[in-house]
Amino acid sequence: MSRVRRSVWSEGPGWNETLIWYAKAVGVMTQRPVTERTSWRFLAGMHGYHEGHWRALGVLKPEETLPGGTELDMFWSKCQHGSWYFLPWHRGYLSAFEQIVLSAVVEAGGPQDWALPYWNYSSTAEPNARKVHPAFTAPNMPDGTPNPLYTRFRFGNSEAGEVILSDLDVDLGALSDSVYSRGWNTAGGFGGGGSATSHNAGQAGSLERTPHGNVHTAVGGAAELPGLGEVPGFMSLFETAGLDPLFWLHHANIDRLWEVWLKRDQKHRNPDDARWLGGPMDRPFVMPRPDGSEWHFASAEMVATDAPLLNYVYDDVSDPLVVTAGLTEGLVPPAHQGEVEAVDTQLIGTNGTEIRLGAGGATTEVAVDEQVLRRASEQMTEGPEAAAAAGAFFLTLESIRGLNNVAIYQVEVDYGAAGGELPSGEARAMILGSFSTFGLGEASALAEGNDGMTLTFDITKLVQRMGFDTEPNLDRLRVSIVPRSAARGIEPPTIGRVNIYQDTP
Ligand SMILES: [Cu+2]
Repeated sequence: MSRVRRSVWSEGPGWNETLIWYAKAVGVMTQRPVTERTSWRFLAGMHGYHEGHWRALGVLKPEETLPGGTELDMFWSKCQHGSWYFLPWHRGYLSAFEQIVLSAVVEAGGPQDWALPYWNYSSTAEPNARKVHPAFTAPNMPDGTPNPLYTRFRFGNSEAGEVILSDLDVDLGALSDSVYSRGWNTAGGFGGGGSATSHNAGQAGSLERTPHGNVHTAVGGAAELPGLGEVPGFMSLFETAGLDPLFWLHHANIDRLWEVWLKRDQKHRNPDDARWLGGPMDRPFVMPRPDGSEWHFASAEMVATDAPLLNYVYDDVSDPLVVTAGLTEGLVPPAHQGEVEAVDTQLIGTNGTEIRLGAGGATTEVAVDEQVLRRASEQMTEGPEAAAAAGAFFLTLESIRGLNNVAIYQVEVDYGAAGGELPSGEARAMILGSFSTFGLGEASALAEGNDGMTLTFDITKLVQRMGFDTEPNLDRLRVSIVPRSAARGIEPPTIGRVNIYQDTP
């Protein structure tokens, strides 16, 4: 029988057995030397590390040294982001972590079937869903001893230092993406663009963008600390994220959403590309086992959670998206968001210039191929087959660069500068979603030849609205990037290009 991962809120706001044993195991693991493969800090370093930063925050004591060169090279700073390996790498990482925690739990006399809980912040059934579970914010355990699940480097995104997750931060629009990957070196799709290997490249999938990135930033935040200046919270940086015990519950939920996506639609499939299945291409992923030995694996070994190697299932992988009939929905054939396969991708619009996200964000005009938009939007009113032939439309924010890793922005788009409404009553403006700059510093490191971060938003629904508009203005789109929470005093990010693409079958 596979072990069952359950929602952290499933037994209410108090301490429960799962959390008490998690805390005890974390307590044991944090006492282990950083050089030990099963220690708390060794496991965190596998995601990322920065020696100076770790020392400044007291994660490393002055007398402690990091693991040796070969050990560091084999295991540390290996997290996969901005890539189609984001999901399989993190699944293996979580599983290695879970098995090491389980082993510590069992050694201390705990249950043999202990499994990592997950934080389902998007739940509409659980009233506390968006709050950090109190077991992670209480400085002490029920018996009065210090709580290993608590950290002071979790600053939140409000002035009061609380974690406030908005509708946009926990939006599950990613589950509507019909393809795992839109192509090689192409951002978007549910799981990210094809790449050889990627610690910090920029072809993020929609799940990695939201809720993944948003929750990292909203939980971690940043704060001014005496003698240290502006310090990002643990969850705000690749280099410290794994040090926060809450990180693992966040990623368990992201891992669960991968299962939800596969299950909610028969057409949703993992890549069958040998480069994904057998990847990464340069060398296999490697994780430590509870006995300290090495475990090598490829993505193909990560597709079934109940396989003996992983041995877990989720208590709930039901479809959380309620189908709501929008105002035009009754009129429009069901052209689902991004429902296009075997794609041919054409650039049909660009703003042609770099933009800088100042304190108020930025607005830019994107010139688009009016003929293409007109034809496609009309096709989308003609019936399912014509709509499918029209394809899907994407807006991309390309080569985003900067040092600010803790900002969250909302992306809005409108067409038809005259304003007004469609005959259906819907607006010509649309909020496409949001993104956080989690990982931006890493993706912008010029020395490593990175091209910044690229993010993709599906605008097929907006194009569909144009088809029902009696007076559409289709030669340009106005795109606004509006800050929702931004780190203070850090140079604003830049966006290299805002482009519009059409994917056709
Ligand atoms: Cu993450």
